[in-house]
Amino acid sequence: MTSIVLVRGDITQQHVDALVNAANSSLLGGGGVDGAIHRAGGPEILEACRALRASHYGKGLRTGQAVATTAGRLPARWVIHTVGPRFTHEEDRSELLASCYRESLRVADELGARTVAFPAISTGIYGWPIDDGARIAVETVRATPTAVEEVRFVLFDERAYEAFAAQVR
Ligand code: AR6
Repeated sequence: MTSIVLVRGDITQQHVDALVNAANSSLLGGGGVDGAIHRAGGPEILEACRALRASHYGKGLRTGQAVATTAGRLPARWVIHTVGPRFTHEEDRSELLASCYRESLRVADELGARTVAFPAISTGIYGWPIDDGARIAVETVRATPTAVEEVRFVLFDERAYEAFAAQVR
């Protein structure tokens, strides 16, 4: 049974086996969680991302997919990079957002990670409404078979924390 834990804070401070990065397809960094992870983890993460782009991910990482690198100087062993969908009213991209959580857990299982920290993927720069983003995150983790023992959602602000708390109550 996977336990779901909610923490209000900064994902880069979490002592876990793996933490998930809300990246973009380029894998070469950005703002939000992505920027914070690269800043705190140091240049090793970017080097590993560049190596991925030079090998299997020449065109970048597709939305809904996930791939792991070193966590550099972070207090974790791995960073699992995933690319959330941008929110739009024109099209329902919920399945792609669910895929980010599923694929990240699949990669975590491949690595043998037992504790995994997630941010609220797509709910920042990519504009996903936080209540719906929280619902998809919690429902998907609950429905995904995995050997991960603890999924820790790390929520940056009170609003996001409350949205997740409403889902796990
Ligand atoms: N720890 C935990 N959560 C955080 C942190 C942090 N240090 N910083 C922000 N958040 P975002 P996205 C929250 O924008 O929407 C980047 O440029 C934030 O409040 O990081 O998936 C990438 O390169 C929000 O709730 O990711 C992409 O281009 C959540 O994390 C794009 O942003 C996600 O916000 C991805 O956008």
